[in-house]
Amino acid sequence: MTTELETQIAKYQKWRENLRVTLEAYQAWLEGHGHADIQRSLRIYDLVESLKSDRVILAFLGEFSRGKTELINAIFFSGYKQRLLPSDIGRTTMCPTEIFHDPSDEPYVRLLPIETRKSEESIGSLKDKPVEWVTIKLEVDSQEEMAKAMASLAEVKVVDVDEADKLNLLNDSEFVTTTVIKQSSGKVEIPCWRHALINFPHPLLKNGIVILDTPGLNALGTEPELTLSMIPSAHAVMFLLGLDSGVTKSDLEIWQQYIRDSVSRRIAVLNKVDLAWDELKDDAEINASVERQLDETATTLELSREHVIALSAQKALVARIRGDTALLAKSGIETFERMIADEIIPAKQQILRAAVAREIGGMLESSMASVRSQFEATTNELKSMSTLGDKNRDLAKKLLAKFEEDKARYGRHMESFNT
Ligand SMILES: Nc1nc2c(ncn2[C@@H]2O[C@H](COP(=O)(O)OP(=O)(O)OP(=O)(O)O)[C@@H](O)[C@H]2O)c(=O)[nH]1
Ligand SMILES: [Mg+2]
Repeated sequence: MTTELETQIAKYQKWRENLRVTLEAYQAWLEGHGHADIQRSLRIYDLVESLKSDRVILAFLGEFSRGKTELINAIFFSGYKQRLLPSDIGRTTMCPTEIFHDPSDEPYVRLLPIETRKSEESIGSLKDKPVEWVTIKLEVDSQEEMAKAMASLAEVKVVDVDEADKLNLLNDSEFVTTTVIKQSSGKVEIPCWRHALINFPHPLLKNGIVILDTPGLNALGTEPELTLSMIPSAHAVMFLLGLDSGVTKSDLEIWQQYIRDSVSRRIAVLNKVDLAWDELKDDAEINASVERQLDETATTLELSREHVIALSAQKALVARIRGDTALLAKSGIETFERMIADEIIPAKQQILRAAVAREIGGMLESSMASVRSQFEATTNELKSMSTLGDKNRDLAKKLLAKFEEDKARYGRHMESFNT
């Protein structure tokens, strides 16, 4: 079943592809008519490349166990008829995970060992060094193999406190220990992986969506690259909260520290709305208490009310796996997907359109002016030739034929230029 989000993203991808083809046609026109120069060609080349690699990054943030991964499973992976990415009570996702599609490579899960934290190298530069990563090939047709590979995202190991310290995973303050889960007698539990990349051929990902799943607060602080570069470059952040717990102190800390001032498009999701489906209450009572929670959340986060929505990721996943349309509608996930489709995608399109106009708007104007002036010059010559009259009828005839041809050619140029 194709969701509205998938349709909208496919439309956006088509628009972007048309834009790229048009730019290439313009470049060919410039070359064919002697208007191309290195600077112009480079600008068009850069623009075409940026259109090819354009991505819409959606980041999922929030304290642990709010249901970030469950929501991703419900939106993207329900086709697998099971919970694909590990989602469980307590801390589950142990490292930031980027999910995307790269058609030039086979599907994979690529994991960066936590030990790479000892070197100065950034995750960004390590992405260019596949040898530093552990790669697991994804058997996309096997549910079992897929789930096994994805389970790595939750892997942890026990190390000496010294080792954790060397990896810079111990924080000065007891209360904000980073990714470490304290254990007794000088041992601590740490994540096995520092970062994960999943290359997966899903329709939404194929059309340029990139998902960033993150672990809860304690892990957010450990990787400055995540907070300084990856989150701010996201086109939208989905901030997950639990309907039962509302906005807790640590939720608020994440919001204030990493989201509020870093990203302009933010949606707060009050997940686990199914916990409010109390059989001893009627629908009106349930709706009223959910509404109250939504209002309070909007006020606390200083977010407009329409950007706070309640849903149940778990029920949405179950509904999609079982094909239960009534439960799917009740889960509220479709409202959320519609919001991404109606707001975030058009906003991204607007940014891209403005960037293209800024880059080559002037160039197009000058091409247009030059075609126009050439056309005018030819028309004027044609006029003066026709006034020569009988005296040079033969010559005039020949020239006239030539100018008619020139005129037709410019007409054709105009046509291909307009295309
Ligand atoms: N009742 C209910 N439980 C949910 C819902 N969404 C998620 N859960 C459960 O909450 C637990 C945590 O979900 P996760 O998706 O692992 O949460 P997370 O935010 O990814 O947590 P970390 O990976 O630890 O940061 C799991 O047991 C889910 O099944 C929901 O809508 N309703
Ligand atoms: Mg998770």
